[in-house]
Amino acid sequence: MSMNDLLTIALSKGRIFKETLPLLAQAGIEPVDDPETSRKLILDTNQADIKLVIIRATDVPTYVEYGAADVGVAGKDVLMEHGGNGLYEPVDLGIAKCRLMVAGPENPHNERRRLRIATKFVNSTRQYYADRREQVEIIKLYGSMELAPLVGLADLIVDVVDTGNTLKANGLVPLEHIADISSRLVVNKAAMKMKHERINRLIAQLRAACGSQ
Ligand code: PRT
Ligand code: MG
Repeated sequence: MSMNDLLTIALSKGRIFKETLPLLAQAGIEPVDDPETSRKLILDTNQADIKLVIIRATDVPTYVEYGAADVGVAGKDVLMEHGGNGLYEPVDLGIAKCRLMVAGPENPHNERRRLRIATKFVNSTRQYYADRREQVEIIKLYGSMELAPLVGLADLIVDVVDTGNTLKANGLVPLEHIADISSRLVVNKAAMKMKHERINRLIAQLRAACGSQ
């Protein structure tokens, strides 16, 4: 089997893996190992020509853009933050849905001149406030954004929200809706040409599986 026949799919552990699995199964693709228990980063599937690579959610667009994986599944939040047009995004899988939101205390009191926003979505946040002609100070964090307003690090946060329970548990409320988020199939541009038959089949199967066509 040549490299051209091999299809590599990049996935992150956790909710994306769990929610992509049934869609892949409907496309006839089933991993041999469970990434939650296996330490392997490259998983074989029941199809000899398809491998899964298990990476951090935020790394999926990078692997696919550089062709280290032919295709991948990534949240729209991660894709917006990654930016550029180095990837095709042919299928909205309709999974791992949430909303990108501004959140904070119910009655934010801010004596600073500019609002301070803590987030891991620095680019999306900058774009959002630039569109509104609002000058804000953005602080980059890598997780637990909800803590920032509680300890006075920031006035507000920008994060993805699903049930809102995490905000609520920390005395925060959703304030402004930035974007609806779901996960997308992304495809490397060169692979789309070189492996078009195999990838188009996968696209058609995944569209059918998620009911988008
Ligand atoms: O966790 P890790 O640091 O490895 O990376 P990650 O957080 O980027 O990955 P992961 O697996 O947590 O999320 C992958 C993708 O799932 C994200 O890029 C989103 O597109 C999507 N998604 C859907 C979510 C949520 N729902 C979600 N609720 N991602 C994160 N959350 C967080 C939320 O920010 C909150 O802290 O989960 C927590 C619970 O949410 P609530 O609102 O239900 O309480
Ligand atoms: Mg997470």
